[in-house]
Amino acid sequence: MATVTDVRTQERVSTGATVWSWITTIDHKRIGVLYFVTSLIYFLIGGLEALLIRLQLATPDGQILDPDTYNQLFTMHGTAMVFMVAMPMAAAFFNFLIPLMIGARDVAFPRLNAFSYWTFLGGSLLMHSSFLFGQAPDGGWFGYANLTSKEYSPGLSIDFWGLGLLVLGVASVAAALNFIITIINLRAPGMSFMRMPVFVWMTFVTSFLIIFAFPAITAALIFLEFDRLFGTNFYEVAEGGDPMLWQHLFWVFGHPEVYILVLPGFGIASEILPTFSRKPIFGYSAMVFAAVSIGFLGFSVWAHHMFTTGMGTIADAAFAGSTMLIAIPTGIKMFNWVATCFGGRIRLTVPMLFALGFLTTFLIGGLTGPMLAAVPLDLHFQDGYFVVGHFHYVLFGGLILALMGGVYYWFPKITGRMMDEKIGKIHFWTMFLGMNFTFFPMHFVGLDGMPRRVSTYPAGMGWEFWNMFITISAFFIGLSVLVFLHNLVVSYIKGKPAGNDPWDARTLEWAIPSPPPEHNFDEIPQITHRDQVWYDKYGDGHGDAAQLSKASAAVAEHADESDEEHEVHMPDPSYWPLLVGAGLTIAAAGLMIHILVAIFGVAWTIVAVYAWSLEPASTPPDDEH
Ligand code: HEM
Ligand SMILES: [Cu+2]
Repeated sequence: MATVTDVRTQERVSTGATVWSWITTIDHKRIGVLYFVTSLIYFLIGGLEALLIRLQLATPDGQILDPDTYNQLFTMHGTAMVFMVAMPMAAAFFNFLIPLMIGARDVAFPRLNAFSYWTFLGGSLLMHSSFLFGQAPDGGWFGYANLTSKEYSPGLSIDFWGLGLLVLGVASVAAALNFIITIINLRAPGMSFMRMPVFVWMTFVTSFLIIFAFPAITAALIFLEFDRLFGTNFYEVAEGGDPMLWQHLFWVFGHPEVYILVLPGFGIASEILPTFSRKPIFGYSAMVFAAVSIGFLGFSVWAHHMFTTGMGTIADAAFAGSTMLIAIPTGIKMFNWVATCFGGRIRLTVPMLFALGFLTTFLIGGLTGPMLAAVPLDLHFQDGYFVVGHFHYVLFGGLILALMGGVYYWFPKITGRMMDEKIGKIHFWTMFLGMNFTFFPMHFVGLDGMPRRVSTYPAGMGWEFWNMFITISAFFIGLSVLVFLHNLVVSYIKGKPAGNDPWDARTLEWAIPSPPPEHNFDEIPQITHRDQVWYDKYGDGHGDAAQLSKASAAVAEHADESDEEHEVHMPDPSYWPLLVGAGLTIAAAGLMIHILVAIFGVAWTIVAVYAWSLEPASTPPDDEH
């Protein structure tokens, strides 16, 4: 096999450690790190907002926040956790891992990838800058019309929200297209679709959900901003508009969005569980089929968020039924994860603990889902704390715990160092117990009638004990996050060196050094099996001798070729993606400042796109630098 040293790479400037090298980077691994660090910062901000909300609710008639601030905090908490934590943190994993897992040197469009990151950063900063003007969005994360109309929300708060989300949507759709094309076109020879790691499949399905779901919210937001900025009447009842239009458009996006959030968690768990059970994933094709059918069904259930709007019994029954159907593919996945562990040689490492934590909490969140889909029950649960308990089980349990497991699992690959297992176990147990103690009792107060999005409750409702309990537990989660940060820093500085394959794992990224060289693979690998790296290490336990000899022949053939020195040619760094993202952000901000600023932003964007398209992909091969 070729070694790293005998392959000369055209060094991209982005291999340095300077700020400039990060600004101009188009390396998928670095972009992954940028996504991770940014979303981690938003996780801390969103977490602090949650703690403030909980401080206010710790006692009846709380005095810590006034109602307006309370509205801003839950709106920004929800919006940031969905769009600036969950999605980009999943994108961090997509970015770092997809090319490595499919045996590619980068994504299909590395510059478009950089553009996605910078546009995401621009949109998220735009929305958060509202705090500087004391006008943070306050209409809730699903921003119902007509709360968001000029009449009921004068000022700019809703514009920060709507325009910020529009910019974020551009970033998401560009990234999703990039991953779809990468997965279709850049798989290593031999990696058929049914040999892809499950994580790659989940990324693939998630990306399709993004490109089909985001147009709905984009249209909804454009209508909203037209109503607010130019006086149109899409949602104005008095003028013949219809606020229900917003609800339909929002939830046609919003329900697939919850699968956009949770499928990456499924993908991560599906990589961790087999590795630490020492068994291939149980029922691979059922796993893939279930995810694809969840993706399709996810588009047919949106109005289960609207049972209380009076749609009529037929519509209610149809949407309740389609929602319950989703329990079938979800159940298949649960069954397969459990069956993967069953009879395996389980290693209870920190990533495995988080994956098992994911399984149990997601199960609980999954069970309260059908309860909410039962119309007569939902009529009582709607807008109450039972719902808050339900979706935090899904989001915190299904996604955050899985992402944490993913960090522990791939940190060695990303940094070349192991994370500390002992601190990791403290992190796991404080976070796992903290989240259960926080979110489980929310079901009790919810069943007892406590409403959500209301900043106070009177004494004597019987909610005092559990609210205090929930708040204390929420601070326990806060503590666990500090333990996590501590572990990240300590392990980054002085963690044990990881080596290529510290977990004895299965997928391609573990066959190359940690951290991977800039060009990832010296030789694009030949794929003959699922779990290729296990196969290379241990052969096929089922005596598939013909395949075995073919694989070793392929390896030998490559060894011959690699005797001669050759170049891996990588595209050059570029600052145009950042400038295009900045132009879009300025255009959006301009709509709040002055129309001329908006026009300036659009002009800037057009010029930057033009310059980008003229820039050669890389310097000619003979031009050494
Ligand atoms: C750090 C632990 C967390 C705590 C203590 C927490 C707490 C809360 C509370 C108390 C509310 C309800 C506010 C109200 O109804 O008045 C809320 C709303 C919400 N949370 Fe969290 N949360 C946490 C993490 C998360 C995560 C990780 C996500 C998503 C990935 C998330 C997504 C949401 C959403 C979407 C809302 C709805 C906002 C709205 O009603 O508009 N939260 N959270
Ligand atoms: Cu839904």
